[in-house]
Amino acid sequence: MKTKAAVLFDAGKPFEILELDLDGPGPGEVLIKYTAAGLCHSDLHLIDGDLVPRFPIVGGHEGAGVIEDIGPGVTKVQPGDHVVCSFIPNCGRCRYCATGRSNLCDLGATILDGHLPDGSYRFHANGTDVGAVCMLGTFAERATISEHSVVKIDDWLPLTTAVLVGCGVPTGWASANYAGGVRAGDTTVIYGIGGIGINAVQGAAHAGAKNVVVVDPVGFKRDTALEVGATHAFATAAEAAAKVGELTWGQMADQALITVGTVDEQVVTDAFNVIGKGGTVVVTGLANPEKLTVHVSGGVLTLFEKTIKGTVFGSANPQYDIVKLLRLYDAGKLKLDELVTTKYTLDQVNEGYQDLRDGKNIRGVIVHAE
Ligand code: CXF
Ligand code: ZN
Repeated sequence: MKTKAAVLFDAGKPFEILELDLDGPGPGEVLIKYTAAGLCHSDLHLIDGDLVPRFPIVGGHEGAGVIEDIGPGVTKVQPGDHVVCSFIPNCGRCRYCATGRSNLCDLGATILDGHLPDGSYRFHANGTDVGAVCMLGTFAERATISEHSVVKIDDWLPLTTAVLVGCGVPTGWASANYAGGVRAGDTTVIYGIGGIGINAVQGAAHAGAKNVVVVDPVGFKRDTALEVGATHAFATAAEAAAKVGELTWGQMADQALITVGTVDEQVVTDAFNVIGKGGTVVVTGLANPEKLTVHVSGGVLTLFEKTIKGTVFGSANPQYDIVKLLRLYDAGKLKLDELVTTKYTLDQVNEGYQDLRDGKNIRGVIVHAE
């Protein structure tokens, strides 16, 4: 069959909208019609050359849609099921899945190669194999993906909202609740209010943090953070650090969550300095893996018993937490609709990413054609 898709051919080049050939599902695979796709900052890292995928590759790793067909042996879902995609496949069998850490599933090792778990591709352009970001390629109207990449959700939920729970929402919410271990009464500082940071705010507030202090240079992002649970918002790290000193009588923060689009040495240093004894810095945002971004005093790390930890997906469990977060939304305890700044068509994908670069979007969402 044919499908329209937004394809990256090289770093530094915009998405090209093309008609691709798409193979139907083989064993363990499903055909999905994507309803919506989120514009996560990570796809910009591919354009900017910070992360290097195998090109050409269909963009998009936040997706929700409806299963149209299943391949042999698939029992997890059936045609008609509504699903949210997990940007990390979870096989359920590897050491990490088997020990409850499916955000580290071994199948995740090749998500930038863009092939399916069996090593082959389902998208093709004039005979050339085209990969799919995170084995998903949600910037396509349809895709053939692994059953390990889907999570069935309740079919009354709006897919154009549920799509956010494929990456940004759990990554942020869980960076506070799981990776950061925020507890009632804590003081939590969050650097960067985008699709992930805004949910770190909701997560920290949900956990009962007394002070949820955000840092972002963009005024409307600070205002949005204050609407979803932040208690204080500052344009600079220095202003935030001064306030945290006051709020905690000098003890400083319990957690600093780094959710900026591109992590650098400055933000890691700011975060390390804003936490107090026993505090934790969580590095959720990405940077070019070749770049060294953590330069802190080992003496302070030891004597103040500080922790610096990285996290993928906030250390959440896709199969469990995607459903859980949607149920929190359904119960009115998690804001999702308010997080979508702008909706785009697939043809407008480059415009959507320009808006993200320009600081105009908390989260942009592509709504695919019917
Ligand atoms: C990223 C991780 C690296 C590949 C693209 C997706 N995760 C979330 O945004
Ligand atoms: Zn993402």
